[in-house]
Amino acid sequence: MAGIDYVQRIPNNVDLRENRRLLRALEDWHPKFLAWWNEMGPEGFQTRDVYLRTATSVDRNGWAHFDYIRMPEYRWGIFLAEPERGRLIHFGDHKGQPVWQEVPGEYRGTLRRLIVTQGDTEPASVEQQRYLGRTCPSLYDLRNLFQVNVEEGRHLWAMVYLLDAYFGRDGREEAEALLERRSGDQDKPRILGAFNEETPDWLSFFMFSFFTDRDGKYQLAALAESGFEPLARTCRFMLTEEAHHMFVGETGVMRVVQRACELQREHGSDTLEVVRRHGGIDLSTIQRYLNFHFSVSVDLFGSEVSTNAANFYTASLKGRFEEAKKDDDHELKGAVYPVPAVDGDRIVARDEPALTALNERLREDYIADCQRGVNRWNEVIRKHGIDFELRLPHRGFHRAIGAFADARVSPDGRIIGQTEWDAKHRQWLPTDEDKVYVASLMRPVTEPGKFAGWIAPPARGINGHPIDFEYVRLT
Ligand code: BYC
Repeated sequence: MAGIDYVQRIPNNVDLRENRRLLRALEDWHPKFLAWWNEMGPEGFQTRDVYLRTATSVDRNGWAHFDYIRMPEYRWGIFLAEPERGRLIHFGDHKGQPVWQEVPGEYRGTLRRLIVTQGDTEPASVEQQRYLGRTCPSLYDLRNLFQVNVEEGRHLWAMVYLLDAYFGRDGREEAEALLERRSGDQDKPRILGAFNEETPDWLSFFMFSFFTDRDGKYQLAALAESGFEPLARTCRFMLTEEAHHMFVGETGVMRVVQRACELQREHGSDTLEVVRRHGGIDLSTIQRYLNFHFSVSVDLFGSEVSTNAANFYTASLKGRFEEAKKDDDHELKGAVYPVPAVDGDRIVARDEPALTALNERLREDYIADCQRGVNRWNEVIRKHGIDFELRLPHRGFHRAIGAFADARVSPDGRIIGQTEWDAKHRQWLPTDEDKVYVASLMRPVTEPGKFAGWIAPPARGINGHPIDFEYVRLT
């Protein structure tokens, strides 16, 4: 890698030219990142020109620069949102003090852990989506997948920047470890559950981008409140990119729903099986995928009652979603908050100290946001005159973390016994048969403007281009 001008190569607004120590750390890390990208990044398309958006600065014009580029040559930049002058910490024990420009010694370990947990998800998702290019439903979708992948790569850079710039040798070791763990690996798995699941097909990818990337939105929004200013500004800028990932997920699922509805109408039948016979994905299969991805994503918020969450907040390191808009004392010391809990065969709401209930509170904001997207999918079904409603399962359904981890909960929110679970879980979660069927549909469609039969075309193309634009050049 000798001879690369990294100051030029890494678009940044962190004054890389002046910060020789950071520059050296990044120069050392970059070849390792590229080795990881080539080994674990999108398989089979590394030499192709892809029509991608690159952030070259944080202002209005710079953050969305579109051009053809080969992915390994993508300019993974380091950007922090513009600082707000005179910003004060606005929650927790340090409320009212100026924000920190350096890591406070007493919170070093906690802050590093938060940054590493966030950072770990980024390469994990790229690993999970590694083989999807082979079975793309169109060039438009292929390009969107790669856009998401390079931006997750950039989000990894964003966390590595924080580790390298503010955590010295420990930070550099953590930055290397981020490239060593592997999604789904028995011995060195990724840190959080959902990031060790497979994303074997495009329906899973769209669900992941809708549900799991949305966890990213809420976690980043909570970290964007941080008293540690470099983290807050980094997360604020990441949120601008996250919006596109959720768009890919929401419109992706919507187009699969639309195709299912069209097939059902076209073939004049009210049975869902007819959709499969004609090569679509029926609404009940979509519901099972939804149940799975929602449940692993709500797990990402951690336990309902968490002293970690209380500590993050009290230390002014991680706030609530839209902290500034909340009308309370932003310290929450004596306050309580109702949290769901299992009481025998019932689910009850139990008042807990508001500080330990913060994970649940963030999960609630997240669930309300998911519901808005599901409503938009249902609108498509309604417009086709079909009597079917997609539903978010109860938050206790199929949980591995927290109060519901040891309970069996039905999608409609009843505590059930193992017998009922055994009898019905095949109606609630994707079955092997569903997975085999969905996999059988995954055949690549790479002619510009053409789409696989199980998904409707999008309403419009990217950056003003038509749908049949050559978003990825395969020849
Ligand atoms: N899987 O008190 P608890 C994104 C661990 S996504 C495995 O319940 P806490 C993206 C927890 O780590 C956003 N382990 O929870 C999306 C803890 O372990 P330690 C990612 C889990 O600590 C798509 C123990 O259980 N960002 O950006 O209050 C594509 C007890 O924890 C899980 C963040 O997560 C789980 N699901 O909260 C690309 C933000 N849940 O420490 C990117 C940073 C909990 O005792 N992370 N555990 O060994 C955090 O704020 C917190 O770590 C969590 C957990 C919210 C994740």
